[in-house]
Amino acid sequence: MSHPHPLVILSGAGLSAASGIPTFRGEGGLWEGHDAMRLATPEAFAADPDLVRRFYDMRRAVVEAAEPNPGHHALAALSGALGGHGCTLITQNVDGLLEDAGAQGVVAMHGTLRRLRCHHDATHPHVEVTGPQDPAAVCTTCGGPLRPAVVWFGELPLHPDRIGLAVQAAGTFVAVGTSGVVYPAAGLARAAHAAGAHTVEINPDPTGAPWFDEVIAEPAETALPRLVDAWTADARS
Ligand code: BV8
Repeated sequence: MSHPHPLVILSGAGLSAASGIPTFRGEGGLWEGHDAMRLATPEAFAADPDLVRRFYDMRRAVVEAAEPNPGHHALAALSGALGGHGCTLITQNVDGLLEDAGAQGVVAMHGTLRRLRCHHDATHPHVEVTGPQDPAAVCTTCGGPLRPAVVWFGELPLHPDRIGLAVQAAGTFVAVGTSGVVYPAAGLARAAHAAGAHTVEINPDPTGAPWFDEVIAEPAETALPRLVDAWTADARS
């Protein structure tokens, strides 16, 4: 099956599953009896900022103990070989493992739990964080409370223009490791298909969405190294 360039790769939690990061709708969906989805909201932060801070401290600890897996390394090699025009890596994940693998120019549409941002104004300088967040730390610009620099439910995803342009121009759009539940991310494959891209789903438990031309029912960590070899061979020839 040919995969015309440019390539756009949208990744979800399944890309990081082999690194030991629980997926959202798998066993990791609950924490201390709370529905993780309800904790990833401005309302939860307003109601109990300490609970939400501890939730992200726990997730950050899991991420800091994790290593990129062959799926992350394959995508890093792809972005290195094809460059920004030949390949756009869009991720819903907030774990930073693609960057750890050396991927350049990752479009992290749901932000990152490795930085904190001012809760009042996202344009105030963000703060790198490793380990638990200091509950006493405040925004250096306005003194407001700090929160993880992630996009919560009900908040607008980041980089909409860059994502829109990449999706419209895609020769091949690949969705890897995502259940296709969360919008607007879940609408990107359909938009790419409508714009004429060849669309591919990589997921051991395929979603069955009708807008995928090709389905590879395989884990990311085995499918991506094989596919990236083929995609970069094209570039080498
Ligand atoms: C917005 C950061 C508007 C935080 C995340 C009703 C219908 C439709 C939409 C909505 C609705 N009600 C509300 C909405 C909107 C809402 C939404 O989509 N809700 C869903 C739940 C219905 N969306 C939003 O709120 C978005 N914003 O709409 O704003 C707006 C308009 C005006 C003004 C203001 C706002 C914001 C969404 C962003 C939320 N933040 N993350 C954090 O992480 O704590 S989303 C979160 O879910 C993660 O980022 C995660 O990546 C993402 C999606 O999940 P997946 O990545 O797909 O992971 P999941 O566990 O679901 O699936 C894993 C898959 O991997 C599975 O399919 C599995 O089979 C597969 N897998 C497992 N192992 C492997 C594998 N695949 C490959 N290899 C393996 N080894």
